[in-house]
Amino acid sequence: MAISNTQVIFDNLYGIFTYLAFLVGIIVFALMAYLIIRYRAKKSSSDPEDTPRLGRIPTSRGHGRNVLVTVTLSTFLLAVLIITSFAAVDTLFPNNPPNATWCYSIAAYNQTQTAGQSCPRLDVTGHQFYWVFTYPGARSYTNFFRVPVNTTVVLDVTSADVFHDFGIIQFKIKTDAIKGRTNTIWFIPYQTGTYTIQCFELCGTGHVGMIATLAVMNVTAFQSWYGSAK
Ligand SMILES: [Cu+2]
Repeated sequence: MAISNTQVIFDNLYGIFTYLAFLVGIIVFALMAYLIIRYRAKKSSSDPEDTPRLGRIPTSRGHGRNVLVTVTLSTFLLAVLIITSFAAVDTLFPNNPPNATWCYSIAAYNQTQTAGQSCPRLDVTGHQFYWVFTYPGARSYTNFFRVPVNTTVVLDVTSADVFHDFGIIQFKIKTDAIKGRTNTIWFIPYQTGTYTIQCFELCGTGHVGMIATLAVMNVTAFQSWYGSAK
């Protein structure tokens, strides 16, 4: 079951890589089995004329066509992998997410926000060894934040000290948190629930405990929480 748009994108990418690997594997092993049987040594077998021999320069075997086929197929496979990977990255890492109109329900973040405007952003700051999440209006929470479901959520990630790396495990996204620099990631959560945030850059002795929680809530529950918790 899909839990976020990013999870869908990366699962699809993973699927394409896996299916292609299986396809290539099946062809390679089937061909190998066939050739092992077809050209197995028999009593009557003798070495082919172009068998390499010590002290003799090997003659050309005339396998230009095989090389051409190999290079063509490899190029095709690599092209598929490169294009699909770049398409995923292109979708996920623009500075402004597409379909900003999906931000309508995020109006709860900001009373002046209306449908069609660009999404408000949350600031995420890594510290040794905790995460701080800041909503518009400088309201901030440590190691915990909430967002409404089915809404584009844009995070501007940075660090207050050393290098960290902000990742939401189940959504399959992460980005570096670096002091003096802002890296933007965004996602659309499809299901309510709690999700685990973790630091993915060894940042000191407390790195392993640098865990936070994201709660995805339905829109009305989020709005009443956001409206009441000041
Ligand atoms: Cu860290």
